[in-house]
Amino acid sequence: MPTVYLLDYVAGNVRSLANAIEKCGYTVSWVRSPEEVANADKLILPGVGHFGHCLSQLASAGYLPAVKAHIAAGKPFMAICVGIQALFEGSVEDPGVPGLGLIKGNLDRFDDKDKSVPHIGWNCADSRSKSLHDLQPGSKYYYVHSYKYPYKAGELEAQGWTVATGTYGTETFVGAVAKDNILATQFHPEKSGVAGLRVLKSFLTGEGVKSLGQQLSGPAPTGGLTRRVIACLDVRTNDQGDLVVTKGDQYDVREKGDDRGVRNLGKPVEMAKKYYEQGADEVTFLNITSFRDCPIADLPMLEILRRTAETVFVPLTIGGGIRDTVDTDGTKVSALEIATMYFKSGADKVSIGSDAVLAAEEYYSLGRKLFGNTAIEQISRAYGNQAVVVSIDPKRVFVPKQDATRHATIRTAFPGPKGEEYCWYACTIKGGRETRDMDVVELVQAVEAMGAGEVLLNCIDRDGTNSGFDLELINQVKSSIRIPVIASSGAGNPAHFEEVFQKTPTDAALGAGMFHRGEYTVQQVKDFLAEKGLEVRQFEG
Ligand code: 1PR
Repeated sequence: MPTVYLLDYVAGNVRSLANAIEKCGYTVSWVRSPEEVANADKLILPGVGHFGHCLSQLASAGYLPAVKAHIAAGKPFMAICVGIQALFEGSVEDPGVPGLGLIKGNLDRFDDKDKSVPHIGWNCADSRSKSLHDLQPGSKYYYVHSYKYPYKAGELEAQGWTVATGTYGTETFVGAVAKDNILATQFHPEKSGVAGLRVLKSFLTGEGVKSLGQQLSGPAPTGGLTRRVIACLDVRTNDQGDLVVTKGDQYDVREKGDDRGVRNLGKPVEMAKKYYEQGADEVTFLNITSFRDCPIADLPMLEILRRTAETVFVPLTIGGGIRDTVDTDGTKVSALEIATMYFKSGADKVSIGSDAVLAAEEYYSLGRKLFGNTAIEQISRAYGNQAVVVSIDPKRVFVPKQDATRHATIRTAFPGPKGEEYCWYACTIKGGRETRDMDVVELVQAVEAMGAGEVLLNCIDRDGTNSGFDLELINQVKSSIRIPVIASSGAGNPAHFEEVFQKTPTDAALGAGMFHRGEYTVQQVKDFLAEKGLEVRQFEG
């Protein structure tokens, strides 16, 4: 098999890129020193972390002259995500750090006044009727970034680049560029399903260079960011010791009969693949018994991730047990080290639950000061904030009056058992077993300040009820923060997804039980949303 060289300049979540390259029929060879760059024919620069981190790592390890020489020699070179950003002169993200300067211009940040930032999800890459490495007008590609180069018609073209763009809100940004031997994408081709694999293959075979910039006929892409539909798998060991996908009612995952066995809805790897093929935009695994002791090195979830990442080319999130831990042999393992194990096994994001609540309590008790030592801060510093999701398990608490508590209340259309017209949402830890004196607004504002990139908003009252999402909760949380929110808990049919997208500004919606029990497929949800005029990505086989 032909070889492609991947620059291994910083520990990162590049397992999925290697898997995607292998899927295209190439072998991956890691470049671990600047001297090895000279041996590389085709070289890929994966983007990890943020602009300054990426460039300072490249500079301090002595890679910059070698990479520039590779490009100047006309050898194939591809850069992904922060990799495309590195080609510019600089970024407001880290103003003191110079980029490679191959493209004139500086990056700025998306405006978060009218939309969530980071920009996460499936958007187009409109190559403006020019051929650009098999980008196709009907396809969507997976983006996750806060900084971007704003597109100005003709500007980069005048520097000889063929350019593809995406549109987020009112902002049009550069989604991909190519010139001669160089291809760079802001989106992640390795996470963009078959559409992304086509782009990778075009680069690897060199086919794309032959037609680069040629005029194409046919329709231009329409629309921008699609509505994200996520399939979630709660995973735990059953009483026979097998890891199974389970699903509770209000977090109780045991059967209602006398034996009270753990509900077994299937095998995690197979089910993840099934949802990928139904068009799930992301797959989330939650290890729901992680608070019990388990030796870290052989975390069975690592194996599940490794196997899933071989066949599922959309983003994978893993949650459960991301916290500083002492292994059964007494070894201390930090949350960052655990996250690193997950990223190396193919995860794109980690999701933090209980530990986020405890960190937020400390944040407030220290007068809203950050010391850089929480799991959220450490992981987002190393891998970028888009890699850190905070999973919240709130429960409704009814109160008779708006000011009956210090917590952030809402007036509810669903009064409590004693006719209470107000409620607030209390955060819980340990899978809902322990309720804390913290409301969801306090929690999400604290974790946003710490650098979390996204919130996975469950709701214990709605979980497993099939009665629809808690719109009041979602609206309260969305109005408190700027980072994206994934609505979760209560989905029972496709109309619930339409409802949450129409009646709240949620950025994504997640379903579990209705998919696991085979009542509806992800495809049916997306078809329904499309019928109602909401934009979705369709699976490309
Ligand atoms: O606290 O960092 O170790 O993380 C533990 C993680 O496990 C948290 O993300 C927590 O939400 C999750 N978890 C713990 N116990 C349970 C349980 O069910 N007993 N599951 C649990 C959470 C919620 C969603 C579910 C949606 C949609 N499950 O994952 O998939 O509610 O369900 P539906 O569409 O069927 O209504 P830590």
